[in-house]
Amino acid sequence: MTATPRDILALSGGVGGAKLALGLADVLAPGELHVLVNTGDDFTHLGLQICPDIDTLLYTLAGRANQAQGWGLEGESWATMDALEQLGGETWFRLGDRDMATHLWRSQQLRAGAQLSAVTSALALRMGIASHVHPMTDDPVHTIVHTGRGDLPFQHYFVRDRCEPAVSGFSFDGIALAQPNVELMRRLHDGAFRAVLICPSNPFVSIDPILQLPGLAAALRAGSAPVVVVSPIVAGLALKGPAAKMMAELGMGASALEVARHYCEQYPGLMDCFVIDESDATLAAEIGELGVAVAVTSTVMKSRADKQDLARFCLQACGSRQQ
Ligand code: FO1
Repeated sequence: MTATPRDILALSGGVGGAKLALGLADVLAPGELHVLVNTGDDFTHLGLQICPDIDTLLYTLAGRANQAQGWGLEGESWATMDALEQLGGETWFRLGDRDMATHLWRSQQLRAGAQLSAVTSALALRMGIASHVHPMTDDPVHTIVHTGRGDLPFQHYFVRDRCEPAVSGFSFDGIALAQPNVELMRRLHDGAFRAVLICPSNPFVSIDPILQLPGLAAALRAGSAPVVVVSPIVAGLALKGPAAKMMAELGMGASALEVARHYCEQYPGLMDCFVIDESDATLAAEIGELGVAVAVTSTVMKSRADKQDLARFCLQACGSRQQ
């Protein structure tokens, strides 16, 4: 058991989670932040191993993310995609020229036998990132979206079909046999974390794949670090991505209350505190009836200062674990 744990663990998908992670990295001491990242979106494309959420975290923490586009690198060029198009190749999933280097290098390392966690740490080091970025597992897990048009691999649903098909559920191929990130599990068992934050990422396709890894939710429950969840739904809308649309299609109604209910029902006893936006303050009492503390603040992260403010607020909201 670590004497006085200082480190913070954040569970994250792509853009929304990366914003809070950047705020946390800014307000914590170098090396105190560990981010456990969804890999259910990963796939092999054009012979390359693509890890979209890991790369969003790496590029964001390195200050190199293309914020307007929401993925990839800033200042990107597209000569390879243009040339591929001329050859009649597949261009529905666009890999920028500079981003391509990440996929080439990662794929080469994996083919040579390296684990995804080691390759990710090496990428973070080479990008000058002091925080620790961990893939949720080194084993293959693939998110499948069940839709009115059949079962779709995640990137076919998300990018190729632009999230248009109505969803009826999700599954995570390979998850039953996947081992959660070994180093992270060791740190959890050693009591290394002062608090665990679940970022404002999509609960169904970004956070559920992480929490459903065998033994992970149990390890979080068993620890003394409080678990704080930030709602990805603000005033009935997802700030980014299809979370609100998915909730409507699943018959839940899109609201912060339903997100809280999802976490309480799927992972009883896991969440200690739920952070909602000021615009949802009227939901606080009903969320509190689920048996969690509720903290209200501005959760919309537009500027760097917004990200830092939300990070500080979440760290204060953590307090100590409710019993
Ligand atoms: N998202 C898109 O909407 N269109 C793309 O062509 C696209 C390419 C892409 C390439 C590399 C990468 O790391 C991410 C990319 N994304 C693209 C984003 C990605 O599909 C999603 O952000 C995540 O999977 C959802 O979190």
